[in-house]
Amino acid sequence: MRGTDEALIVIDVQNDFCPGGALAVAGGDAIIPRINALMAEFSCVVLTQDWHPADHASFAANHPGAAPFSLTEMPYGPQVLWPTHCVQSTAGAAFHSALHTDPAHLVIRKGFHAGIDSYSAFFENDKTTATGLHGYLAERGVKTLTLVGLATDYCVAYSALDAAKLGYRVTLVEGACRAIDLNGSLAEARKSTLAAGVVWQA
Ligand code: VGL
Ligand code: ZN
Repeated sequence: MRGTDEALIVIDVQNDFCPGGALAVAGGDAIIPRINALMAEFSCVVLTQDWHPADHASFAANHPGAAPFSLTEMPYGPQVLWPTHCVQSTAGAAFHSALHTDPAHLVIRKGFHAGIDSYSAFFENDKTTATGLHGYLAERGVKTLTLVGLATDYCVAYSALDAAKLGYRVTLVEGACRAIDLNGSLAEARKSTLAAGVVWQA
């Protein structure tokens, strides 16, 4: 068992990011047994859930003429336009049925503001709107984080980067994550998180 100052953060293991989903990540469901096993080691387990309204600005379908996976400019910077995914209350937004959700102490939802995407579990993509996760972990005395889930190069990496900036010791377990890898995003995510002090573990 890990110490009470450690938490496992399980990022977005939802149907839409698994094979058959709207924004399927190759092998997304293959990581679930390892994540379930890891949960038993931690006295603090947090799940995140991508949770968008249907009119979310990150959906290509809400930008007439825009193709999925193209880039647009938002007031807060560049934004990938995604296929419609993880719409609140739909089956695609539900956790994968193989994921153990009972061990979780907190489920943090993100991406529910129509105008701002939120890759990170800590801050939305404007880099200032907080999700509240940092306050929760701080109040529980958590200082060391292990990150797993989907997708390595988006929500996991952005969460790891913000966590490192907030002063947590951060390990990303690569074998318990899977990547989208869009235009070199995985290499870029590795580079930026390593530079911030995130440890990548196989
Ligand atoms: C994610 C793209 C859009 C993720 C969420 O969970 O990595 N990626 N929304
Ligand atoms: Zn999303």
